[in-house]
Amino acid sequence: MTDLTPIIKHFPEVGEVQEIKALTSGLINQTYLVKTADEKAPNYVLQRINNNIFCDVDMLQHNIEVVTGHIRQKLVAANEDDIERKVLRFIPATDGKTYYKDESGYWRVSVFIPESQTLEAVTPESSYLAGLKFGEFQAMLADVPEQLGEIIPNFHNMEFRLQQLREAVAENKVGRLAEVQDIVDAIEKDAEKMCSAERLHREGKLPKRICHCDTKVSNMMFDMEGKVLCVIDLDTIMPSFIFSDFGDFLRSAANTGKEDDADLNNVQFNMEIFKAFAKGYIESARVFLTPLEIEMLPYAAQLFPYMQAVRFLADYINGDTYYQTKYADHNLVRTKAQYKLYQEACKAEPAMKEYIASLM
Ligand code: GN1
Ligand code: MG
Repeated sequence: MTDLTPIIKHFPEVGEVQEIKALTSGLINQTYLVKTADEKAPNYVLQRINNNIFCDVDMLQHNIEVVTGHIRQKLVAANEDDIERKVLRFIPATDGKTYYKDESGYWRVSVFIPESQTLEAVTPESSYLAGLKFGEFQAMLADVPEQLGEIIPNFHNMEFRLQQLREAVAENKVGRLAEVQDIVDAIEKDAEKMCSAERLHREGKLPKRICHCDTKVSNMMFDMEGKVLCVIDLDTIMPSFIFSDFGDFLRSAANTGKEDDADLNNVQFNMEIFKAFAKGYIESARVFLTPLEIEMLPYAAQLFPYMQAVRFLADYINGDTYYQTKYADHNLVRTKAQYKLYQEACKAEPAMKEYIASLM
């Protein structure tokens, strides 16, 4: 590993560094833990921002500063204790910006949250808490006084993701199309149905709100007793349908297998997790949700594995240029696992509808 201490020097708050080690999580940014020499001082998280994906780093960091500042203000106003563990804080570089740029890239530093953990799997109990927390997160951001930029334009736009897949298919850059034609056809069969959110938005029936847009289990910090502390990985915060946060959480949490499970028998839709998450989410979000948004929550649970299958497949056909892969057909394995999860979520639709109706 290259020596990263020279980078850290540009963030004076950190002080003397004892050790920097790589943390493995996320498919996009590179993340390191910075241990400081002073035992009483906090540790920090250093990240190199993937500037190919987040082209406008000023907008990115501005969005994050607005959101963390807004949440911090609310926590202070509510007289909460332990605020440093309940909202992320990005520290300024010498020039006052919350990032530093040199020829090696864009770097930022946030305070490491002590005595915290991330979970890769959830129980119904933690899923309920996560539902409450993400609902609360959206509710807290409902009155952000400025319009946030769409940091990745069309990020969760299903019509756009299908268009990208169609372009990949048309170009067939690396000759992988024949091998995946079946799955392309299966995806196309449901394309119209899965684009209903965009249609309803055009008809003025479905709003966009500030969402997290990457609500997986591993993007929440829990304390050692398993209570939710805060939401992390704030890069993708932007206006979106609330389905983004509801559906994407279930895409990882309600999958009984792995995101890239090679054994499709492992991939089932966990109804208990769905119920627990939906209960928590509706409890904290019903103050602002419209009847149509609530009615479409089962659609959201199907939309996200479907969209992720489309994204992984497009990347596979393009020759793996977006997601980091660990082996040659990793993106194809991911596609199949996500498509299987989509099919399972479709089967669960009647049960999901019945459960949501029972909550109302
Ligand atoms: C990416 O980097 P990570 O793992 O938080 C991606 C998400 C995908 C996810 C799939 C900016 O998130 O949208 O759902 O991989 N983030 C971006 O694992 O594209
Ligand atoms: Mg992420």
